[in-house]
Order: sequence, then C-alpha cells, then structure tokens
Amino acid sequence: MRWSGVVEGDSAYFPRKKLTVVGSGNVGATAAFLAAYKELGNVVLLDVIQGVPQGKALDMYEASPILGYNAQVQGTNDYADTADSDVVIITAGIARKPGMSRDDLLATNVKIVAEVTANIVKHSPHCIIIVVTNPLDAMVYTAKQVSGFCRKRVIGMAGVLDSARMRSFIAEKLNVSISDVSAVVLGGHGDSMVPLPRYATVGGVPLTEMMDAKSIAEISQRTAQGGAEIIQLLKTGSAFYAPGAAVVEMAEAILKDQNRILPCAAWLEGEYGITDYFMGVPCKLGGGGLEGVIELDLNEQEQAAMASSLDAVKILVQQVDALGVF
Ligand code: A3D
Repeated sequence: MRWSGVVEGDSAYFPRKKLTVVGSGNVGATAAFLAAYKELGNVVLLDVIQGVPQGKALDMYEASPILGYNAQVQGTNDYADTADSDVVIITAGIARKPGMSRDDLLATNVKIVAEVTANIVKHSPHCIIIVVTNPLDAMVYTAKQVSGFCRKRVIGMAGVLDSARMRSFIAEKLNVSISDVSAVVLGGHGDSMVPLPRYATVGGVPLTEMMDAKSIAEISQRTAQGGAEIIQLLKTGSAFYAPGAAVVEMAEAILKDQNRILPCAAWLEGEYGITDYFMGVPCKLGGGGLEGVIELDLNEQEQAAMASSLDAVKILVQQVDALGVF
C-alpha cells in the first residue's frame, strides 16, 4: 500500500492552531489537557522543571487514542518550541497555601511573569496572552507592561472562574441545571470582587425573582471566598480544575473566533470611568482577542463596590511598580 499525505507547502496544508501553556503545575497541566481534549490545536507545555512538562505532555498524548482527540502535546523547557503560538496561557508562579492571600504571592510572581512574558514575546510576537498567575490583577498588568502589546492581546482570567463558582452555587441552591444559570462577577480578583446578582438569571428569569435576598447575599459571599474555601480543603495548594476549565473557555473563544461574552480582566480605557487599570468586566472575546467591553449600568451600591475593588487593584499595581522589575 502506498500513501501520500498532504505536506507543508501544499496548497491544502492548513496547520493547526498552536497553544502554549507556561507552567506545568496544577492549573497549567489541567488547561493543557482540556485544550488538547477539545482539539483547540497543538499544545506546548513549558516549565522550568526538567522532565515534568515532558512527562505530563507524553501522558496526555497517550490518553488521546482512548479519548479520541487529535492534538499533539509537547512538553519542553525551551521557549524555541513555543514559537509562533496563537495563544499563550501563563500559569507559571507559586500558588497560595492556607493563610496566604493572593497578594502574598506578588513579589515572587512578578519576577516570574516578567521573565516568562519576555520569552513569549520573543518567540511569538503576534500571540494573544491570557494570564492566570496570582495576584491576577498585578500579573496581567506585568504581562502588559513587559510585552508592550495592545489591550486586545493581554487578558486576565478571573471572571470566568468567579462567575462559574457563583453559577454552581446558584444551581445547587435552586436544584436546577447549571446550563440554565448565568451570572457575572466583576472587579478585581481578590476579596473585593463584585458579584452582580442583579444581572444573574435562571432560565432567563432574574435571580432576584427566584431567590430570597439572604440566600443571594450568602452566595455572593461564598463566591468571593471561593478560592479560599478550596485552599482550606486542599491544604497544600489552590484550585485547578475550575481555573483550568475557565482559561480554556477563554482560549477556545479566541482560537475559534467565537465572539463569546465572558467576564475577563481587561485593560480599561475609560469604560466604567476607569482608565489604565485592569478590571474584571464583561468582554467580547474573538479571533482578535479582546474585541469589546460591555458597560453595564450599575446602581449606586454596585458602583461603590467597583470603586473599592479598583482601590485594591491600584494598591497591587503600586506594589508592582515599586519593585522596579520593568
Ligand atoms: P503550581 O501547581 O505550583 O504550578 C506552578 C508551576 O509554575 C510549577 O510547575 C512551577 O515549576 C512553574 N514555574 C515557576 N516558575 C516558572 C518559570 N519562571 N517559568 C516557567 N514555569 C515556572 O501552581 P498552580 O498551577 O496551582 O497555580 C499557578 C498560578 O495560578 C498560581 O499563581 C495561582 O495562584 C494562580 N491561580 C490563579 C487563579 C485565578 O483565578 C486567577 C486560579 C487558580 C490559580
């Protein structure tokens, strides 16, 4: 039998999209696996630790005949292998342990994210970067400053996760399918995040008509503490299944040009009265990355919550600037 496959250079050759995940720890490996499983493209998993990204990538590739996905998964310690990625997800850094706030990670992770971003930009000058490393609002700012990319190409993952937590708590409480629950969480990705129950719906019906105010307040509070709740249980690390799924939802929206409306940390240029800070807001994500920001009408209480969340973000940014890393 003879077979002649289509090779590079043929007019019919359509290379797959390329997704790099930096950091092959809990979040990075989960994201890489989900991205491969969803066939978003070929996946490169990079870490500073020798052997771990290679081992995890090989393990994922060996799962592909069972799960039936067509994606190459490559583990590496060399940024040359990430060249010409369409999307790069940054999860490199240290994670929270019990008793630590997200902000405690700042000094260590700024240096890591700055170094990672410089390497990414060198090898994939046209990529779109999605940052996951905490404290998220400070790290996505670091990636934007170091890359010099416009706001369309540097986005932070937080709102998709926080909203998913809120959606799951609502669905659990009302005993309805999570498919019918939509919710949005805005603001920074810290204790001052801003769940917006007024904009949550269940099967199109406003949540405020489906649930009493006390239960809604409890769910909003649990959402804001969602990361800490998992850390208390795990003791040695922080959440990774939902964060991995959340960042892959964003990557999919970009790689498949889906024009999804998802809450993300976006660099604001006047929206919500905020300029030159990242804040969690409803975004349109498509092939160009951040393709738009939706400005919701906020009531006085919601505006005050956004203002105090912005104050928390500003403190983080000041701390980053004071380190003088870039
Ligand atoms: P972990 O399992 O420790 O993995 C981090 C990985 O980064 C490790 O494998 C490290 O070896 C690697 N790493 C460290 N320095 C570098 C470097 N310079 N270059 C490449 N790789 C490096 O942590 P994790 O996966 O649980 O969490 C990763 C980050 O995501 C942490 O900062 C978490 O706090 C953060 N996180 C954010 C969210 C958000 O919602 C924003 C959710 C969950 C985790």
